[in-house]
Amino acid sequence: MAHDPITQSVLALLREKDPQVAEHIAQEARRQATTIELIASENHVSAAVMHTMGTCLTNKYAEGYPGARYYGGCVHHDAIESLAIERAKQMFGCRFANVQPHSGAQANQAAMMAMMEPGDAFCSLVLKDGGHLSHGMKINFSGRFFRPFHYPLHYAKDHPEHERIDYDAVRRVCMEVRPRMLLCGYSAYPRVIDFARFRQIADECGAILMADVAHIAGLIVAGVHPSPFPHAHVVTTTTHKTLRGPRGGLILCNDEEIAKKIDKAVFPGAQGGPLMHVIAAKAVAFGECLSPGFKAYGKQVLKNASALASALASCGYRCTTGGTDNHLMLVDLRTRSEHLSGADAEKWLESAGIVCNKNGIPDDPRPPRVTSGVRLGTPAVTTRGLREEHMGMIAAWIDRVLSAGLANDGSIGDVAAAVRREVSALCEQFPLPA
Ligand code: DSN
Repeated sequence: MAHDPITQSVLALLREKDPQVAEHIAQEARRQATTIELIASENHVSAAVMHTMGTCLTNKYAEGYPGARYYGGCVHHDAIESLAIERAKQMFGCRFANVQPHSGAQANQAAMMAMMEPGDAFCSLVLKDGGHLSHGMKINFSGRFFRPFHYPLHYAKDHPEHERIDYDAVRRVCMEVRPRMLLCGYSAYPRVIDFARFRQIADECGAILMADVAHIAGLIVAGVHPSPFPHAHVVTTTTHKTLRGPRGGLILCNDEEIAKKIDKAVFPGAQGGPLMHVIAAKAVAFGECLSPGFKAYGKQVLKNASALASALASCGYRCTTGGTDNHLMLVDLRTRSEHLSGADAEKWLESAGIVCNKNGIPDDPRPPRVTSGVRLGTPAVTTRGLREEHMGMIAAWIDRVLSAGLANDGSIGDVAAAVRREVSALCEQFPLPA
């Protein structure tokens, strides 16, 4: 059963008009309601955000920007997009925002197109160390049309900063390459990013500093992670992770010339018609982010992540870098058993109602479809209302499932079913936002 009345009425309509799709949506609603979501990049939006996306705004073409559209009939769309822009600027304390990118990768594409020429060099962290595919993966636009050079982490096990960004090496690589752009911000990095240090390096080598804060944007808005402003020239983010909005992207900056280039790079450079129903939902989500409750949410996300990392450590699991400062942790499963892979852990945990993703750990000897780690995050469980005391329960369930898998060569039917019942009972006590 769906958790909110509007989804229920949509399902009632679809059961008549398209029972096949209705059935899949109903099952997905049930899956989300009864499982624990630990994927660090996912969240549960409010009913207000969710249903704004299902409005008549989807019917409209609005190519262009507020006050300068290529279609008639955009008066309400102008007002909505302007509201989203104003709220985005207020959230990050910056002067310019483009709310049209359809996704984080498209925000990155537009930002790179705005700030670089094809063939220009940029420096970033490689995907396997915690970066992102749009940060220079060979088959991605960022690796095909630009020249990525990657800076390292501290890989030496005995280094006190093991698996953290090696800022001296970032400087070294940048001074050697002299990139057009220096890119920071990551998808699987559990520590605070020193934006001021990155800006120093960027200034020294003559690069533009871009920060992709997709993962930590909500933490920045909540004031529990330092802001990339005033250090970064360009900031990109998704809107659906810690910002708890609809799936989409956002680009921010403080410089009028850069803002003009970004607007051109988004439309007509990379995209056509904006998704106005999603932009309206962004405005609603940004309004929620600006409410006083959001700061408390951000603080609790961090407390929960720290509690989960500690509880896992007491079960014998090492988190990379020794823990976390933010909403996520990378669990090195080899410290529990050499035979435990991320792929197995993801599969076994899902069968017990705990959803996460396999993830390479720095210097991982296993390939990306197998991996030696899982990435866990607390944004979604915190939205549900879970607190530190529940993180111990989750760690114990994780250990019970993985231990059973190891002991029984992956045959964990009974244990998975038992844990799933307990998980479901906890989820029932903490329903999704309605
Ligand atoms: N795929 C996202 C993540 O899971 O981190 C990044 O775009």
